[in-house]
Amino acid sequence: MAARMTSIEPIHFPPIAPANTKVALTDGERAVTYAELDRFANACASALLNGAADLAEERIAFFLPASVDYVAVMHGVWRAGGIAVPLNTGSAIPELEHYLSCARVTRLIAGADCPAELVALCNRLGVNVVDVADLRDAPPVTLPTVAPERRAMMVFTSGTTNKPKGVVTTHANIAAQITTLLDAWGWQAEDTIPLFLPLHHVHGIINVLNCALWAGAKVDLFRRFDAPAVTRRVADGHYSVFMAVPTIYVKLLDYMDALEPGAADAIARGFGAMRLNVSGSAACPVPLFEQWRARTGQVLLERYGMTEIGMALSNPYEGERRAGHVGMPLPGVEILLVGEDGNTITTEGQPGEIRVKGANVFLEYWDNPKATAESFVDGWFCTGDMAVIDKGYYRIMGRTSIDIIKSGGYKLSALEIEGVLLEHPAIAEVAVIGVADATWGEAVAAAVVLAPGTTLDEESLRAWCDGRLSSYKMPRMLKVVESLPRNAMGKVTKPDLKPLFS
Ligand code: MLC
Ligand code: AMP
Repeated sequence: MAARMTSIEPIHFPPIAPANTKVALTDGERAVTYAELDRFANACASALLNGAADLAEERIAFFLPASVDYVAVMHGVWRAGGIAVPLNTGSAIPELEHYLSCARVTRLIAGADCPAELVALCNRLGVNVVDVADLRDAPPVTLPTVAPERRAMMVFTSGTTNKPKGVVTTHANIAAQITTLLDAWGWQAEDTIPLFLPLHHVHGIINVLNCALWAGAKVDLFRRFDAPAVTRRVADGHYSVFMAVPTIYVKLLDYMDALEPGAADAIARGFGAMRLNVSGSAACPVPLFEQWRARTGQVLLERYGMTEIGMALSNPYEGERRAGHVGMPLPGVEILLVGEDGNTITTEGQPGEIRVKGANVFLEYWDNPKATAESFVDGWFCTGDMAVIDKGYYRIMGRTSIDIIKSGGYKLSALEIEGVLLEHPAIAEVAVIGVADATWGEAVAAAVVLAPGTTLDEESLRAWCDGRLSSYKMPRMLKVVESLPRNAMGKVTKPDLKPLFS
Protein backbone atom coordinates (compact mmCIF):
# COMPACT_ATOMS: atom_id res chain seq x y z
CA MET A 1 0.00 0.00 0.00
CA ALA A 2 1.13 3.57 -0.65
CA ALA A 3 2.08 5.57 2.40
CA ARG A 4 -0.90 7.61 3.55
CA MET A 5 -0.71 11.21 4.62
CA THR A 6 -2.06 11.67 8.08
CA SER A 7 -2.97 15.31 7.57
CA ILE A 8 -3.53 17.50 4.56
CA GLU A 9 -0.25 19.01 3.50
CA PRO A 10 -0.52 22.64 2.48
CA ILE A 11 1.74 22.42 -0.52
CA HIS A 12 2.91 20.16 -3.29
CA PHE A 13 -0.44 18.65 -3.37
CA PRO A 14 -1.28 16.01 -4.33
CA PRO A 15 2.14 14.86 -3.26
CA ILE A 16 4.38 13.81 -6.09
CA ALA A 17 7.42 12.23 -4.50
CA PRO A 18 10.41 14.12 -5.96
CA ALA A 19 12.86 11.29 -5.22
CA ASN A 20 10.73 8.67 -6.95
CA THR A 21 12.35 7.44 -10.15
CA LYS A 22 9.39 5.24 -11.04
CA VAL A 23 7.41 6.11 -14.17
CA ALA A 24 4.40 8.25 -13.26
CA LEU A 25 2.88 8.95 -16.67
CA THR A 26 3.07 7.95 -20.28
CA ASP A 27 1.29 9.94 -22.97
CA GLY A 28 2.13 8.14 -26.18
CA GLU A 29 5.05 10.45 -26.78
CA ARG A 30 6.98 10.17 -23.57
CA ALA A 31 7.22 8.46 -20.24
CA VAL A 32 8.08 10.62 -17.23
CA THR A 33 9.16 9.57 -13.78
CA TYR A 34 7.79 11.11 -10.61
CA ALA A 35 11.06 12.99 -10.19
CA GLU A 36 10.76 14.46 -13.71
CA LEU A 37 7.10 15.31 -13.22
CA ASP A 38 7.94 17.05 -9.96
CA ARG A 39 10.63 19.13 -11.69
CA PHE A 40 8.31 19.91 -14.59
CA ALA A 41 5.48 20.99 -12.27
CA ASN A 42 7.91 23.22 -10.38
CA ALA A 43 9.12 24.74 -13.64
CA CYS A 44 5.51 25.49 -14.65
CA ALA A 45 4.80 27.00 -11.24
CA SER A 46 7.98 29.12 -11.40
CA ALA A 47 7.25 30.35 -14.92
CA LEU A 48 3.64 31.20 -14.03
CA LEU A 49 4.79 33.12 -10.95
CA ASN A 50 7.11 35.15 -13.16
CA GLY A 51 8.55 36.99 -10.17
CA ALA A 52 5.37 37.12 -8.08
CA ALA A 53 5.35 35.42 -4.68
CA ASP A 54 1.97 33.75 -5.11
CA LEU A 55 -0.63 33.58 -7.89
CA ALA A 56 -3.22 34.53 -5.26
CA GLU A 57 -6.00 32.45 -6.84
CA GLU A 58 -5.52 33.82 -10.34
CA ARG A 59 -7.61 31.70 -12.69
CA ILE A 60 -5.29 29.91 -15.09
CA ALA A 61 -7.12 27.97 -17.78
CA PHE A 62 -5.53 25.24 -19.80
CA PHE A 63 -6.59 23.94 -23.17
CA LEU A 64 -4.44 20.83 -23.46
CA PRO A 65 -5.11 17.22 -24.44
CA ALA A 66 -4.44 14.45 -21.91
CA SER A 67 -0.66 14.66 -21.77
CA VAL A 68 2.32 15.11 -19.50
CA ASP A 69 1.99 18.84 -20.21
CA TYR A 70 -1.59 18.85 -18.91
CA VAL A 71 -0.58 17.20 -15.62
CA ALA A 72 2.47 19.40 -15.07
CA VAL A 73 0.46 22.56 -15.72
CA MET A 74 -2.35 21.51 -13.37
CA HIS A 75 0.11 20.78 -10.57
CA GLY A 76 2.14 23.87 -11.44
CA VAL A 77 -0.93 26.09 -11.02
CA TRP A 78 -1.69 24.42 -7.68
CA ARG A 79 1.88 24.84 -6.44
CA ALA A 80 1.94 28.50 -7.42
CA GLY A 81 -1.33 29.25 -5.61
CA GLY A 82 -3.56 29.66 -8.66
CA ILE A 83 -6.95 28.18 -9.51
CA ALA A 84 -6.69 25.52 -12.20
CA VAL A 85 -9.43 25.80 -14.84
CA PRO A 86 -9.18 22.76 -17.14
CA LEU A 87 -11.04 23.30 -20.40
CA ASN A 88 -12.69 20.78 -22.70
CA THR A 89 -10.66 20.76 -25.91
CA GLY A 90 -13.83 19.65 -27.72
CA SER A 91 -15.88 22.69 -26.67
CA ALA A 92 -17.41 25.06 -29.19
CA ILE A 93 -16.12 28.65 -29.13
CA PRO A 94 -19.28 30.16 -27.54
CA GLU A 95 -18.95 27.59 -24.72
CA LEU A 96 -15.29 28.48 -24.20
CA GLU A 97 -16.23 32.15 -24.15
CA HIS A 98 -18.60 31.46 -21.29
CA TYR A 99 -15.97 29.52 -19.30
CA LEU A 100 -13.24 32.11 -19.80
CA SER A 101 -15.38 35.11 -19.06
CA CYS A 102 -17.33 33.54 -16.17
CA ALA A 103 -14.09 32.45 -14.44
CA ARG A 104 -12.43 35.77 -15.31
CA VAL A 105 -9.46 33.84 -16.60
CA THR A 106 -6.32 35.93 -17.14
CA ARG A 107 -4.02 33.38 -18.76
CA LEU A 108 -4.68 30.39 -20.97
CA ILE A 109 -2.03 27.73 -21.41
CA ALA A 110 -2.17 25.90 -24.73
CA GLY A 111 0.01 24.04 -27.21
CA ALA A 112 1.36 25.44 -30.44
CA ASP A 113 -1.70 23.93 -32.15
CA CYS A 114 -4.16 26.17 -30.24
CA PRO A 115 -7.02 26.91 -32.69
CA ALA A 116 -6.89 30.39 -34.26
CA GLU A 117 -10.53 31.06 -33.20
CA LEU A 118 -9.58 30.43 -29.57
CA VAL A 119 -6.57 32.76 -29.82
CA ALA A 120 -8.85 35.40 -31.35
CA LEU A 121 -11.39 34.88 -28.56
CA CYS A 122 -8.65 35.27 -25.93
CA ASN A 123 -7.43 38.45 -27.60
CA ARG A 124 -10.97 39.81 -27.51
CA LEU A 125 -11.38 38.91 -23.82
CA GLY A 126 -7.94 40.15 -22.81
CA VAL A 127 -6.74 36.66 -21.87
CA ASN A 128 -3.01 36.08 -22.37
CA VAL A 129 -2.30 32.94 -24.39
CA VAL A 130 0.84 31.20 -23.12
CA ASP A 131 2.57 28.44 -25.06
CA VAL A 132 3.10 25.47 -22.76
CA ALA A 133 6.56 25.05 -24.27
CA ASP A 134 7.54 28.33 -22.59
CA LEU A 135 6.82 26.86 -19.15
CA ARG A 136 8.90 23.71 -19.38
CA ASP A 137 12.39 24.99 -18.67
CA ALA A 138 11.88 27.86 -16.24
CA PRO A 139 14.48 27.89 -13.44
CA PRO A 140 12.92 26.88 -10.12
CA VAL A 141 12.02 29.61 -7.64
CA THR A 142 10.77 29.43 -4.06
CA LEU A 143 7.12 28.44 -4.19
CA PRO A 144 4.47 29.84 -1.89
CA THR A 145 2.91 27.94 1.00
CA VAL A 146 -0.67 27.40 -0.05
CA ALA A 147 -3.15 26.90 2.78
CA PRO A 148 -5.51 23.90 2.32
CA GLU A 149 -8.62 26.06 2.52
CA ARG A 150 -7.61 28.06 -0.54
CA ARG A 151 -9.35 27.61 -3.89
CA ALA A 152 -7.59 25.13 -6.17
CA MET A 153 -9.79 24.19 -9.11
CA MET A 154 -12.82 25.27 -11.09
CA VAL A 155 -14.67 22.69 -13.17
CA PHE A 156 -17.72 23.70 -15.19
CA THR A 157 -20.86 21.69 -14.73
CA SER A 158 -24.27 21.83 -16.37
CA GLY A 159 -27.35 22.06 -14.24
CA THR A 160 -30.83 23.45 -14.12
CA THR A 161 -29.71 26.82 -15.43
CA ASN A 162 -28.96 27.54 -19.05
CA LYS A 163 -25.25 28.25 -18.56
CA PRO A 164 -22.80 25.89 -16.88
CA LYS A 165 -21.61 26.93 -13.42
CA GLY A 166 -18.02 26.93 -12.19
CA VAL A 167 -17.67 24.47 -9.30
CA VAL A 168 -14.84 25.64 -7.05
CA THR A 169 -13.01 23.13 -4.87
CA THR A 170 -10.27 23.92 -2.39
CA HIS A 171 -7.01 22.04 -1.90
CA ALA A 172 -8.58 20.46 1.20
CA ASN A 173 -11.69 19.38 -0.75
CA ILE A 174 -9.58 17.72 -3.43
CA ALA A 175 -7.37 16.05 -0.84
CA ALA A 176 -10.45 14.67 0.92
CA GLN A 177 -11.95 13.46 -2.38
CA ILE A 178 -8.73 11.61 -3.18
CA THR A 179 -7.79 10.16 0.19
CA THR A 180 -11.18 8.54 0.79
CA LEU A 181 -10.77 6.63 -2.48
CA LEU A 182 -7.16 5.63 -1.84
CA ASP A 183 -8.20 3.61 1.14
CA ALA A 184 -11.64 2.48 -0.02
CA TRP A 185 -10.38 1.06 -3.31
CA GLY A 186 -6.98 -0.14 -2.15
CA TRP A 187 -4.82 2.05 -4.41
CA GLN A 188 -1.21 0.85 -4.51
CA ALA A 189 2.04 2.14 -5.96
CA GLU A 190 2.14 -1.04 -8.06
CA ASP A 191 -1.10 -0.09 -9.89
CA THR A 192 -1.19 0.86 -13.55
CA ILE A 193 -4.34 2.44 -15.00
CA PRO A 194 -5.33 3.71 -18.45
CA LEU A 195 -6.85 7.20 -18.54
CA PHE A 196 -9.01 7.94 -21.57
CA LEU A 197 -11.77 9.90 -19.85
CA PRO A 198 -12.04 13.63 -20.51
CA LEU A 199 -9.80 15.69 -18.25
CA HIS A 200 -12.26 18.50 -17.54
CA HIS A 201 -14.37 16.36 -15.18
CA VAL A 202 -13.79 14.84 -11.77
CA HIS A 203 -14.04 11.23 -12.91
CA GLY A 204 -10.83 11.60 -14.95
CA ILE A 205 -9.17 14.31 -12.84
CA ILE A 206 -9.75 12.98 -9.33
CA ASN A 207 -10.66 9.29 -9.44
CA VAL A 208 -8.10 8.30 -12.03
CA LEU A 209 -5.31 10.85 -12.47
CA ASN A 210 -4.77 12.29 -9.03
CA CYS A 211 -5.63 9.18 -7.02
CA ALA A 212 -3.04 7.31 -9.07
CA LEU A 213 -0.41 10.04 -8.63
CA TRP A 214 -1.03 10.30 -4.92
CA ALA A 215 -0.62 6.52 -4.60
CA GLY A 216 2.60 6.59 -6.65
CA ALA A 217 1.00 4.43 -9.36
CA LYS A 218 1.42 4.65 -13.15
CA VAL A 219 -1.05 6.28 -15.54
CA ASP A 220 -1.18 5.70 -19.30
CA LEU A 221 -2.78 8.76 -20.86
CA PHE A 222 -4.87 8.44 -24.04
CA ARG A 223 -6.18 11.49 -25.87
CA ARG A 224 -9.59 9.88 -26.24
CA PHE A 225 -11.24 6.53 -25.70
CA ASP A 226 -9.66 4.40 -28.39
CA ALA A 227 -10.94 0.83 -27.96
CA PRO A 228 -8.26 -0.91 -30.09
CA ALA A 229 -5.35 0.96 -28.43
CA VAL A 230 -6.67 0.56 -24.87
CA THR A 231 -7.65 -3.10 -25.23
CA ARG A 232 -4.31 -4.02 -26.84
CA ARG A 233 -2.65 -3.08 -23.57
CA VAL A 234 -5.42 -4.70 -21.53
CA ALA A 235 -4.80 -7.96 -23.38
CA ASP A 236 -1.07 -7.60 -22.66
CA GLY A 237 -1.89 -7.63 -18.94
CA HIS A 238 -0.59 -4.10 -18.56
CA TYR A 239 -3.29 -2.75 -16.23
CA SER A 240 -4.40 -3.56 -12.70
CA VAL A 241 -7.25 -1.04 -12.41
CA PHE A 242 -9.81 0.20 -14.94
CA MET A 243 -12.32 3.03 -14.46
CA ALA A 244 -14.96 4.04 -16.98
CA VAL A 245 -18.51 5.21 -17.53
CA PRO A 246 -21.18 2.58 -18.38
CA THR A 247 -21.20 3.66 -22.06
CA ILE A 248 -17.55 2.61 -22.32
CA TYR A 249 -18.31 -0.85 -20.91
CA VAL A 250 -21.11 -1.14 -23.52
CA LYS A 251 -18.68 -0.10 -26.25
CA LEU A 252 -16.04 -2.57 -25.00
CA LEU A 253 -18.52 -5.45 -25.08
CA ASP A 254 -19.58 -4.46 -28.62
CA TYR A 255 -15.94 -4.19 -29.62
CA MET A 256 -15.11 -7.65 -28.26
CA ASP A 257 -18.22 -9.11 -29.95
CA ALA A 258 -16.98 -7.84 -33.31
CA LEU A 259 -13.52 -9.46 -32.94
CA GLU A 260 -12.62 -13.03 -33.74
CA PRO A 261 -12.93 -15.16 -30.59
CA GLY A 262 -9.21 -15.57 -29.82
CA ALA A 263 -8.57 -11.82 -29.78
CA ALA A 264 -11.72 -11.10 -27.78
CA ASP A 265 -10.86 -13.76 -25.21
CA ALA A 266 -7.38 -12.29 -24.70
CA ILE A 267 -8.95 -8.91 -23.90
CA ALA A 268 -11.54 -10.48 -21.60
CA ARG A 269 -8.74 -12.32 -19.78
CA GLY A 270 -6.83 -9.04 -19.41
CA PHE A 271 -9.84 -7.45 -17.72
CA GLY A 272 -10.42 -10.55 -15.63
CA ALA A 273 -6.87 -10.44 -14.30
CA MET A 274 -7.17 -6.87 -12.99
CA ARG A 275 -7.73 -6.22 -9.31
CA LEU A 276 -10.55 -3.71 -9.91
CA ASN A 277 -13.00 -2.48 -12.59
CA VAL A 278 -15.07 0.56 -11.56
CA SER A 279 -18.20 1.99 -13.19
CA GLY A 280 -19.69 5.39 -12.47
CA SER A 281 -20.86 8.84 -13.58
CA ALA A 282 -24.18 7.31 -14.67
CA ALA A 283 -26.30 4.32 -13.72
CA CYS A 284 -24.84 0.96 -14.65
CA PRO A 285 -27.81 -1.09 -15.89
CA VAL A 286 -28.11 -4.51 -14.24
CA PRO A 287 -27.85 -6.38 -17.60
CA LEU A 288 -24.57 -4.55 -18.33
CA PHE A 289 -23.20 -5.52 -14.89
CA GLU A 290 -24.14 -9.15 -15.61
CA GLN A 291 -22.76 -9.14 -19.17
CA TRP A 292 -19.45 -7.73 -17.98
CA ARG A 293 -19.19 -10.40 -15.29
CA ALA A 294 -20.07 -13.15 -17.79
CA ARG A 295 -17.54 -11.89 -20.36
CA THR A 296 -14.59 -11.00 -18.10
CA GLY A 297 -15.25 -12.54 -14.71
CA GLN A 298 -15.02 -9.07 -13.16
CA VAL A 299 -17.69 -7.89 -10.74
CA LEU A 300 -17.97 -4.17 -11.51
CA LEU A 301 -17.66 -1.86 -8.52
CA GLU A 302 -20.32 0.81 -9.02
CA ARG A 303 -20.02 4.10 -7.18
CA TYR A 304 -21.89 7.42 -7.16
CA GLY A 305 -20.44 10.90 -7.30
CA MET A 306 -20.81 14.43 -8.59
CA THR A 307 -18.58 17.33 -9.59
CA GLU A 308 -19.53 19.22 -6.43
CA ILE A 309 -18.66 16.40 -4.03
CA GLY A 310 -16.28 13.98 -5.71
CA MET A 311 -17.36 10.47 -4.77
CA ALA A 312 -19.95 9.88 -2.06
CA LEU A 313 -21.25 6.32 -2.24
CA SER A 314 -19.43 3.18 -3.25
CA ASN A 315 -19.91 -0.53 -3.34
CA PRO A 316 -17.28 -2.24 -1.20
CA TYR A 317 -13.87 -3.19 -2.55
CA GLU A 318 -14.00 -6.25 -0.33
CA GLY A 319 -17.49 -7.66 0.15
CA GLU A 320 -20.63 -7.86 -1.95
CA ARG A 321 -20.83 -5.52 -4.98
CA ARG A 322 -24.50 -5.39 -5.73
CA ALA A 323 -25.83 -4.82 -9.27
CA GLY A 324 -28.04 -1.76 -9.65
CA HIS A 325 -26.81 -0.31 -6.34
CA VAL A 326 -24.17 2.27 -5.47
CA GLY A 327 -23.19 0.91 -2.08
CA MET A 328 -22.66 2.88 1.09
CA PRO A 329 -21.17 6.23 2.15
CA LEU A 330 -17.42 6.47 1.69
CA PRO A 331 -15.34 7.18 4.81
CA GLY A 332 -15.57 10.84 5.78
CA VAL A 333 -18.72 11.42 3.69
CA GLU A 334 -22.02 11.94 5.50
CA ILE A 335 -25.24 11.17 3.64
CA LEU A 336 -28.81 12.14 4.44
CA LEU A 337 -31.93 11.16 2.51
CA VAL A 338 -34.67 13.78 2.68
CA GLY A 339 -38.24 13.08 1.62
CA GLU A 340 -40.52 15.45 -0.29
CA ASP A 341 -41.98 16.65 3.02
CA GLY A 342 -38.52 17.81 4.11
CA ASN A 343 -38.18 15.10 6.72
CA THR A 344 -35.18 12.83 7.00
CA ILE A 345 -35.86 9.31 5.76
CA THR A 346 -35.13 6.80 8.47
CA THR A 347 -36.67 3.64 7.02
CA GLU A 348 -35.44 1.48 4.17
CA GLY A 349 -37.34 1.53 0.89
CA GLN A 350 -38.52 5.13 1.12
CA PRO A 351 -37.10 7.48 -1.52
CA GLY A 352 -35.46 10.75 -0.65
CA GLU A 353 -33.08 13.31 -2.08
CA ILE A 354 -29.39 12.56 -1.41
CA ARG A 355 -27.78 15.31 0.65
CA VAL A 356 -24.08 15.34 1.42
CA LYS A 357 -21.77 16.80 4.06
CA GLY A 358 -18.04 16.38 4.51
CA ALA A 359 -14.61 17.77 3.69
CA ASN A 360 -15.17 16.53 0.13
CA VAL A 361 -17.99 19.02 -0.53
CA PHE A 362 -17.09 21.97 -2.80
CA LEU A 363 -16.71 25.54 -1.59
CA GLU A 364 -18.96 27.47 -3.96
CA TYR A 365 -20.26 28.10 -7.45
CA TRP A 366 -17.89 30.73 -8.77
CA ASP A 367 -19.27 34.26 -8.59
CA ASN A 368 -22.71 32.87 -7.85
CA PRO A 369 -23.53 33.18 -4.14
CA LYS A 370 -27.24 32.81 -4.88
CA ALA A 371 -26.84 29.41 -6.57
CA THR A 372 -24.41 28.35 -3.83
CA ALA A 373 -26.82 29.30 -1.06
CA GLU A 374 -29.74 27.62 -2.81
CA SER A 375 -27.88 24.33 -3.15
CA PHE A 376 -27.34 23.92 0.61
CA VAL A 377 -29.92 23.28 3.36
CA ASP A 378 -28.64 23.38 6.95
CA GLY A 379 -25.09 22.83 5.70
CA TRP A 380 -26.06 19.81 3.57
CA PHE A 381 -25.41 19.94 -0.17
CA CYS A 382 -28.56 18.98 -2.08
CA THR A 383 -27.60 16.77 -5.02
CA GLY A 384 -30.96 16.64 -6.83
CA ASP A 385 -30.56 12.85 -7.03
CA MET A 386 -33.13 10.54 -5.45
CA ALA A 387 -32.22 7.28 -3.74
CA VAL A 388 -33.57 4.58 -1.47
CA ILE A 389 -31.76 2.32 0.94
CA ASP A 390 -32.34 -1.28 0.08
CA LYS A 391 -30.94 -3.91 2.48
CA GLY A 392 -28.19 -1.53 3.56
CA TYR A 393 -27.16 -0.43 0.06
CA TYR A 394 -28.18 2.83 -1.63
CA ARG A 395 -29.98 2.59 -4.96
CA ILE A 396 -30.31 5.67 -7.20
CA MET A 397 -33.91 6.28 -8.29
CA GLY A 398 -33.47 9.20 -10.67
CA ARG A 399 -33.22 12.97 -10.50
CA THR A 400 -35.51 15.64 -9.18
CA SER A 401 -35.11 17.67 -12.40
CA ILE A 402 -36.11 16.47 -15.85
CA ASP A 403 -33.88 19.19 -17.28
CA ILE A 404 -30.70 17.29 -16.48
CA ILE A 405 -29.64 14.64 -18.96
CA LYS A 406 -26.79 12.13 -18.53
CA SER A 407 -25.44 11.01 -21.88
CA GLY A 408 -22.36 8.80 -21.96
CA GLY A 409 -21.46 10.09 -18.48
CA TYR A 410 -21.69 13.75 -19.47
CA LYS A 411 -24.20 15.85 -17.55
CA LEU A 412 -26.11 18.06 -19.96
CA SER A 413 -28.57 20.83 -19.34
CA ALA A 414 -31.73 20.66 -21.42
CA LEU A 415 -32.12 24.41 -20.89
CA GLU A 416 -28.65 25.17 -22.24
CA ILE A 417 -29.33 23.11 -25.37
CA GLU A 418 -32.78 24.68 -25.81
CA GLY A 419 -31.23 28.15 -25.52
CA VAL A 420 -28.89 27.42 -28.42
CA LEU A 421 -31.53 25.68 -30.57
CA LEU A 422 -33.88 28.63 -30.21
CA GLU A 423 -31.36 30.71 -32.17
CA HIS A 424 -32.04 28.50 -35.21
CA PRO A 425 -34.19 30.48 -37.67
CA ALA A 426 -36.55 27.54 -38.28
CA ILE A 427 -37.22 26.83 -34.60
CA ALA A 428 -40.08 28.71 -32.99
CA GLU A 429 -40.37 26.57 -29.86
CA VAL A 430 -38.32 23.71 -28.51
CA ALA A 431 -38.25 21.23 -25.64
CA VAL A 432 -35.23 19.02 -25.01
CA ILE A 433 -35.43 15.81 -23.01
CA GLY A 434 -33.30 12.74 -22.30
CA VAL A 435 -34.58 9.49 -23.75
CA ALA A 436 -33.46 6.06 -22.49
CA ASP A 437 -30.75 4.67 -24.74
CA ALA A 438 -28.89 1.35 -24.51
CA THR A 439 -25.49 2.84 -25.35
CA TRP A 440 -25.61 6.38 -24.00
CA GLY A 441 -27.82 5.84 -20.94
CA GLU A 442 -29.85 8.79 -22.10
CA ALA A 443 -29.83 10.38 -25.55
CA VAL A 444 -30.63 14.02 -26.25
CA ALA A 445 -34.00 14.39 -28.01
CA ALA A 446 -35.56 17.63 -29.23
CA ALA A 447 -39.22 18.30 -30.00
CA VAL A 448 -39.60 21.45 -32.06
CA VAL A 449 -42.36 23.66 -33.37
CA LEU A 450 -41.24 25.18 -36.65
CA ALA A 451 -41.47 28.80 -37.67
CA PRO A 452 -44.07 29.27 -40.45
CA GLY A 453 -42.85 28.19 -43.89
CA THR A 454 -39.70 26.42 -42.67
CA THR A 455 -38.50 22.83 -42.63
CA LEU A 456 -35.86 21.06 -40.56
CA ASP A 457 -34.23 17.64 -40.46
CA GLU A 458 -31.83 15.99 -38.03
CA GLU A 459 -28.80 16.19 -40.28
CA SER A 460 -29.13 19.88 -41.09
CA LEU A 461 -29.79 20.64 -37.42
CA ARG A 462 -26.58 18.85 -36.35
CA ALA A 463 -24.65 20.67 -39.07
CA TRP A 464 -26.03 23.98 -37.80
CA CYS A 465 -25.11 23.07 -34.18
CA ASP A 466 -21.49 22.44 -35.21
CA GLY A 467 -19.42 25.26 -33.71
CA ARG A 468 -22.27 26.31 -31.44
CA LEU A 469 -22.45 23.27 -29.12
CA SER A 470 -20.03 20.50 -28.14
CA SER A 471 -20.89 17.52 -30.33
CA TYR A 472 -22.06 15.37 -27.40
CA LYS A 473 -24.75 17.95 -26.56
CA MET A 474 -26.28 17.89 -30.04
CA PRO A 475 -29.71 16.28 -30.37
CA ARG A 476 -29.55 12.67 -31.57
CA MET A 477 -33.32 12.64 -32.19
CA LEU A 478 -35.61 15.30 -33.60
CA LYS A 479 -39.40 15.42 -33.85
CA VAL A 480 -41.35 18.22 -35.44
CA VAL A 481 -44.65 18.79 -33.63
CA GLU A 482 -47.60 21.11 -34.15
CA SER A 483 -47.41 22.34 -30.56
CA LEU A 484 -45.70 21.44 -27.31
CA PRO A 485 -47.81 19.92 -24.51
CA ARG A 486 -48.30 22.49 -21.75
CA ASN A 487 -50.00 22.57 -18.36
CA ALA A 488 -52.47 25.19 -17.18
CA MET A 489 -49.58 27.48 -16.25
CA GLY A 490 -48.20 27.29 -19.80
CA LYS A 491 -45.20 25.20 -18.74
CA VAL A 492 -44.14 22.44 -21.14
CA THR A 493 -45.01 19.04 -19.65
CA LYS A 494 -41.83 17.27 -20.72
CA PRO A 495 -42.80 13.76 -19.51
CA ASP A 496 -45.60 13.86 -22.11
CA LEU A 497 -42.96 14.13 -24.84
CA LYS A 498 -41.20 10.87 -23.96
CA PRO A 499 -43.64 8.59 -25.89
CA LEU A 500 -42.86 10.60 -29.05
CA PHE A 501 -39.35 9.18 -29.06
CA SER A 502 -40.00 5.65 -27.86
C1 MLC B 1 -19.38 11.21 -27.89
N1 MLC B 1 -20.54 11.37 -28.56
C2 MLC B 1 -21.54 11.44 -27.70
C3 MLC B 1 -20.95 11.34 -26.44
N2 MLC B 1 -19.62 11.18 -26.58
N3 MLC B 1 -22.86 11.60 -27.88
C4 MLC B 1 -23.62 11.64 -26.78
N4 MLC B 1 -23.13 11.54 -25.53
C5 MLC B 1 -21.80 11.39 -25.33
N5 MLC B 1 -21.32 11.28 -24.09
C6 MLC B 1 -20.74 11.41 -30.02
C7 MLC B 1 -19.86 12.40 -30.71
O1 MLC B 1 -20.48 13.64 -30.71
C8 MLC B 1 -19.77 11.80 -32.10
O2 MLC B 1 -20.95 12.10 -32.80
C9 MLC B 1 -19.78 10.32 -31.82
O3 MLC B 1 -20.39 10.14 -30.54
C10 MLC B 1 -18.40 9.70 -31.79
O4 MLC B 1 -17.57 10.56 -30.99
P1 MLC B 1 -16.32 9.99 -30.21
O5 MLC B 1 -15.68 11.09 -29.48
O6 MLC B 1 -15.52 9.14 -31.15
O7 MLC B 1 -17.05 9.03 -29.18
P2 MLC B 1 -16.40 8.18 -28.12
O8 MLC B 1 -14.94 8.39 -28.06
O9 MLC B 1 -16.88 6.80 -28.31
O10 MLC B 1 -17.01 8.86 -26.78
C11 MLC B 1 -17.84 8.21 -25.96
C12 MLC B 1 -17.31 8.33 -24.54
C13 MLC B 1 -17.27 9.81 -24.13
C14 MLC B 1 -18.25 7.53 -23.67
C15 MLC B 1 -15.89 7.74 -24.45
O11 MLC B 1 -18.56 10.35 -24.22
C16 MLC B 1 -16.73 10.00 -22.75
O12 MLC B 1 -15.52 10.03 -22.54
N6 MLC B 1 -17.63 10.10 -21.72
C17 MLC B 1 -17.22 10.23 -20.34
C18 MLC B 1 -17.67 11.55 -19.78
C19 MLC B 1 -17.20 11.70 -18.34
O13 MLC B 1 -16.03 11.49 -17.98
N7 MLC B 1 -18.10 12.09 -17.44
C20 MLC B 1 -17.77 12.21 -16.06
C21 MLC B 1 -18.37 13.50 -15.51
S1 MLC B 1 -17.99 13.65 -13.77
P3 MLC B 1 -20.96 12.28 -34.39
O14 MLC B 1 -22.38 12.51 -34.70
O15 MLC B 1 -20.08 13.45 -34.62
O16 MLC B 1 -20.41 11.01 -34.94
C22 MLC B 1 -19.28 12.84 -13.03
C23 MLC B 1 -19.14 12.59 -11.59
C24 MLC B 1 -18.99 11.12 -11.40
O17 MLC B 1 -20.15 12.40 -13.67
O18 MLC B 1 -19.76 10.50 -10.68
O19 MLC B 1 -18.06 10.60 -12.01
P1 AMP C 1 -21.69 15.55 -12.87
O1 AMP C 1 -22.49 16.72 -12.48
O2 AMP C 1 -21.25 15.53 -14.29
O3 AMP C 1 -20.58 15.38 -11.93
O4 AMP C 1 -22.61 14.31 -12.73
C1 AMP C 1 -23.08 13.91 -11.48
C2 AMP C 1 -24.33 13.13 -11.64
O5 AMP C 1 -24.08 11.87 -12.28
C3 AMP C 1 -24.97 12.77 -10.34
O6 AMP C 1 -25.69 13.86 -9.82
C4 AMP C 1 -25.86 11.59 -10.75
O7 AMP C 1 -27.05 12.07 -11.33
C5 AMP C 1 -25.03 10.93 -11.84
N1 AMP C 1 -24.33 9.73 -11.37
C6 AMP C 1 -23.05 9.59 -11.00
N2 AMP C 1 -22.79 8.31 -10.67
C7 AMP C 1 -23.95 7.63 -10.80
C8 AMP C 1 -24.35 6.27 -10.61
N3 AMP C 1 -23.49 5.32 -10.25
N4 AMP C 1 -25.63 5.96 -10.83
C9 AMP C 1 -26.52 6.88 -11.23
N5 AMP C 1 -26.21 8.16 -11.45
C10 AMP C 1 -24.94 8.54 -11.24
